[in-house]
Amino acid sequence: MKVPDTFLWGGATASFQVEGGYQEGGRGLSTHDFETDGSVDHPRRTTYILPDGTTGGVRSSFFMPEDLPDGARPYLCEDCYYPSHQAVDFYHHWKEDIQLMAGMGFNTYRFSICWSRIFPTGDEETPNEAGLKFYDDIVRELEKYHMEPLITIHHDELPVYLAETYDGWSSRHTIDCYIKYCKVLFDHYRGRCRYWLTFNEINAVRGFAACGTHKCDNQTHYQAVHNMFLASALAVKMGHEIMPGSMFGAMYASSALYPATCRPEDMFRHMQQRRETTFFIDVMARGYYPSYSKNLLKRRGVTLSTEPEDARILKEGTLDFISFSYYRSNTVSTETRINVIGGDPNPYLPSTPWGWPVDPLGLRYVLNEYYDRYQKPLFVVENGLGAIDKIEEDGSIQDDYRIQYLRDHLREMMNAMNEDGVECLGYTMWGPMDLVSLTTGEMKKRYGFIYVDMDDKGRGTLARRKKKSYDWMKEVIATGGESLWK
Ligand code: BGP
Repeated sequence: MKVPDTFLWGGATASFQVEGGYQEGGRGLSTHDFETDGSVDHPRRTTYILPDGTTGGVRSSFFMPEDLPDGARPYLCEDCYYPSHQAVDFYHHWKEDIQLMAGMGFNTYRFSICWSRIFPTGDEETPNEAGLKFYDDIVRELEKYHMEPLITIHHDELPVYLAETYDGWSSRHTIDCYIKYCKVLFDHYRGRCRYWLTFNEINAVRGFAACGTHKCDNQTHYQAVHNMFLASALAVKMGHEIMPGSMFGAMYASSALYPATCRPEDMFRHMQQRRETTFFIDVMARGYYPSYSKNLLKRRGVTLSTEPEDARILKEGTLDFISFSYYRSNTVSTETRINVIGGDPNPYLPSTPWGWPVDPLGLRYVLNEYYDRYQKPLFVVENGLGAIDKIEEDGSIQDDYRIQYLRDHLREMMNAMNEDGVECLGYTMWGPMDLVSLTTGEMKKRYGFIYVDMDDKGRGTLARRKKKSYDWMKEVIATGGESLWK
């Protein structure tokens, strides 16, 4: 069993989880800059200040039900540690990191552009040249190694000025700013970058990035979502015009979802829960709101404010491919309170140290489900195992658990392609070099093929070293996946 020669193999990162250099090169502040470190026992927090001067922090709004209070503004507290400010210093290590990725045989690298590097507040008329240059250097380096850039335009972070001044995506003004930002990127990178993702995990963007200083209640949140749909559709249309042959996707936080029992009520609940994810893909892939969305929005007390041209915009900017992250599956019953990726434990599955169920067959399930539903090419743009790695006395890192996780998932991806006929463009493993965790802000939750010497408080030399999985993945790529069956 092999993948086609055109298959894209690579790794994926997000700017705030790798770059650091948060005040370098004229970069403006971005909404993720306000998230502290955390751990499983002491979750990551977003720090804020209220109009009366009270300061505080809420559990990082991503994946968490806890919302920021109304009127809360982003606030940097002096005693807090903010991991994204240095991250793993890709801002100064990009050459070395790209060389290491190329060494594994990657032919693509998915990275996100930090909007506030290009437009520090989001509202300027002209872009920040130093920001463009930073990504120019990266694209040039990728060209050198024949690696295709796969660019995420918006990885759930917003210039903080847009969050504070316009309440983020709840305002249509943010759409205009996004389109101006996209136009600069498309004009600049035309002919050099073919694959684009308009949004990362658009079904999970919350907090300052989505609603700004407004409480992210259902009404504000879904209005923000509607505006993101429009922004994506406008970007796709413009991207196709400026860059003929370009391919646009958006990315969805995905898990396989199972009913906890065969009780009809659980099965029905499962269908409703599934629509929490497919709602987003349906609108963006088909170009209109699905029939069930009327009920979904009504149940949440949401009335969308729309303009007459919105329906046309959505129709004209549908996606070329569907991309998604897959880490786990979930089960759901009438009793379950579930958010985007968290649900009830599944007694049939083992879990990672962070409690994420490990379910390789679920990846094959999701690939089939999405392909059946949309009949568009798919792209697995995030998958991987967050684990604690140990450096042996001889300096090696024997991450056999990571190899097993990836082997099992890649086999199921290839089964979906070869046995079930799913068209899959590529696979980018999350975090080719260790990076800061999104949900916990930790460093010890490591994903990489490449170890980065840095701890949860940012201490360490930042030196890179290969883990055992590095050479293993190299062989997988060199054999087009055949070695997975050895
Ligand atoms: C996805 C995000 C990534 C990421 C990954 C793993 O949802 O798109 O940014 O980090 O999850 O999550 P974590 O870092 O919390 O392990």
